[in-house]
Amino acid sequence: MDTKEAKKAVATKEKEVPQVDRVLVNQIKENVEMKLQTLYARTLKTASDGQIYKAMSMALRDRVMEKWAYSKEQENETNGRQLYYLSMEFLMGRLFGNNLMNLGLEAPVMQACQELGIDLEKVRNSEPDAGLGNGGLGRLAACFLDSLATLGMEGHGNGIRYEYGLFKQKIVNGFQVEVPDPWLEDGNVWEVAKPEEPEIICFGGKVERKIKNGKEYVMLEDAQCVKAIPYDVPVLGYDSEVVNTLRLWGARALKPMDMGLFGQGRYVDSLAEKELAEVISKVLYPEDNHPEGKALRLKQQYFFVSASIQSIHRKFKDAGNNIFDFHKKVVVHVNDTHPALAIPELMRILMDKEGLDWEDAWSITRQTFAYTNHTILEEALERWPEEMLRNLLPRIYEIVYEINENFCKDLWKLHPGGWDHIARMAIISYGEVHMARLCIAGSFSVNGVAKLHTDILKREVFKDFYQVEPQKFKAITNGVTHRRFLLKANPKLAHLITEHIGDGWIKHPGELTHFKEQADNKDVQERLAAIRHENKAKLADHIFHKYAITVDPDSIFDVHVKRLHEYKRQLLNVMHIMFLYNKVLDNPDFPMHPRTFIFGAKAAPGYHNAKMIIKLIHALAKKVNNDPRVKDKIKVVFMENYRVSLAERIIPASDVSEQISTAGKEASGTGNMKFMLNGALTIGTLDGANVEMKEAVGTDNIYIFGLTAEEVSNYYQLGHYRPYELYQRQPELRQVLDQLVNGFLEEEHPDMFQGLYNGLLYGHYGMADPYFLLKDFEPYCQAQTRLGLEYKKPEIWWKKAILNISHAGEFSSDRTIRDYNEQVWHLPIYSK
Ligand code: B1N
Repeated sequence: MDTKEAKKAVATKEKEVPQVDRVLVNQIKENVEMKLQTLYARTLKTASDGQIYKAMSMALRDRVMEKWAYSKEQENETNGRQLYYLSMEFLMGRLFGNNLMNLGLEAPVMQACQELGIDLEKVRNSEPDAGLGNGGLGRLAACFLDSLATLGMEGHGNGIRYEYGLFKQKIVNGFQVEVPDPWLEDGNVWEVAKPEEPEIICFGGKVERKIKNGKEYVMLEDAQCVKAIPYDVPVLGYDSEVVNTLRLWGARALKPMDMGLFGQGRYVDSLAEKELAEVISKVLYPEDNHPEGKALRLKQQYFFVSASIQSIHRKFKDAGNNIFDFHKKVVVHVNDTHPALAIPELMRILMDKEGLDWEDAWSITRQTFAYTNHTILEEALERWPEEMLRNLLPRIYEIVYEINENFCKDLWKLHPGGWDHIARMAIISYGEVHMARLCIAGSFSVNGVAKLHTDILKREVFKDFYQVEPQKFKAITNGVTHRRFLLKANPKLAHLITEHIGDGWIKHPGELTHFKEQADNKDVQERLAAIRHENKAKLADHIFHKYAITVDPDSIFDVHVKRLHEYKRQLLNVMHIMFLYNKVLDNPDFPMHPRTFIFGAKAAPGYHNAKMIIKLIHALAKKVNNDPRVKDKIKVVFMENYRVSLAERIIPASDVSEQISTAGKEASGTGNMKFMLNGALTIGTLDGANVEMKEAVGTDNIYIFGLTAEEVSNYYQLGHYRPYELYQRQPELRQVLDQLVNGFLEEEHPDMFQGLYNGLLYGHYGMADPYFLLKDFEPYCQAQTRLGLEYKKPEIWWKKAILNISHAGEFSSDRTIRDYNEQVWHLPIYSK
């Protein structure tokens, strides 16, 4: 069997592998047994699932390392332009299965496992998720790494090696309880520590200037310094020779302990410095779209950007390059403003280490950085107290101060006397440092993550900046890796697609459009329905075993999975379920196709309303699932601990994708794309990338409802939204809202959801129902009714599903990365 055929077998993931490479299968078997012996002194008979996972991963790792070595050698020899993607979050999920797929080893490994009696599924599930991110922003970074390597671009990630990833969610009595995620506890097969390549990061101290040989030198005195140790993770692409590096930095003390104190018998004190240093990379902040202004977070940010920029600079110099070519060889992308301090950090290195003057340093810096904005939510735009920056990072503060002075001087020339205007744009304003403004000033490119989002940036959030430098602003719509979320997560569907259009779509997702020709093909429709049904039955099984809830795979699986945030409106979904429930209670023959509503969402630990919505979903689930009057027409399931690996299980089993954020609030969304790829139909607002999904697939193939972003914006500006009037006028809406507080859901604690109720009708501070749930309630229920009717007509439903899959190629991160490369990065492409 030649390699092309072997790849095809992997792509289609045939159950009975016809003829795999015998030699390879034998080799794999031997490797795995050998690893078990040498690592654990175990045989297959005596090893645990976890040990088998490790042994198999180590065997796979050997092959990865070899490829990585050659790729690095190539990289050094070519000395080509490189991208460094700086992000506080890389939500990688599991790596074993993905690496297997990328190396084209899935089929022979499956065969080997079968022959050895290993349950491959169990092995895969033994791997902990690398949960080093909160949600969309972190997962986007992971998808980008996949596409960069697959497309043959040298683009590396830089981030933090958090010892604890995003908390694990447990549900106790309907409430979220956070449990730590010590994902490194059993070691991490996929990382290579490089303690011999540390960078030194300094905090605090005083800036001193010294003259030596007539030249001024800037030094930090009495600073507290820590070591940053790189942990490198290889990033493979699918069928690609380029292996990139995800470099995660861990914090260590300069000295393991203070021997002076130790000698005095003060053993605990002697370790204080170590503890203080290591806390920096201890834990990921669990706030999505709502940063907490804690000093430790600022420390984390500077820690990893300083380490990254220093090591990028070091590598650049080691290759013998001229510093004036820095921006030609290096492009640094900042994933939102969290790595913004990389900008003054590069200035610091260029001036204090390379001896460049301000103008040259600034010119190089501005040509090196590109910035993506991911949110327009006011509370998520980062600002740091000027004092905090000055105390923690005195030299960086000086540089930011100077950047601001120059920036404001230039603005003054454009707007002489425009004090207010300049204060609105200044990087340091009223005692705060505005990180987005720093990023715009210090970058050659600024982009939004969907068309609508970019329009809002240009028209509202960054309007003043857009007027000054319109050419900097770009719209680059997000994407997701269709290899992880379709090929790997839904192998049967992938097989069906490949049968009809060949396997070119795996590397060229645009080719998915050819699948359109099958939209009316009855046989394809039926097979798609059968695959979905099988995926749903599997999920139903999982739900039964985990939660003892019986759900019917013939019901509509209506799925709402994402972080819990008021703007994402999980509460609107709940209100619709209550509306349906009331309908059925009123009329036992109410015509509706049975539905299973599935939720998955983590709330930030300090986000009270979000946590109450989780409790509400559980209260509703308890009530509905145990009410014989609904006769299995409605089921509500909350799936605990939503994360990448659970998404891979749920999405292929979904009929309906809930994307119902208040228009204008969700910058892009990426879950929406994962569902579309798998043929779920979207019910959603004209928000984020939903707008472009609608354009791609056509209005008839997506259920759009509700206010537009413009209407929302008008309501905010004019202040004439009156939710209470809607409550008075719409009896069905009123009933649902009243049920939140009349003991209908929580007999014992009827006031449990009073806060949510008050927020919708009266507002806590400021306006009532700021996310327009009441306004969109009726149109949402109507769209749901339309959807329900269409589900009953299989030839219509499955045609729509096929059309969704066919148009999903545009939402692959391969397309996104090509766009970034053409518009921003300009990296060479090394294809096979
Ligand atoms: O970034 C995703 C988008 O698809 C989502 O619409 C957007 O909400 C998400 C502070 C964030 N924006 N901002 C964050 C995360 C963590 C944090 O500490 C902000 N996440 C998004 C990808 O573009």
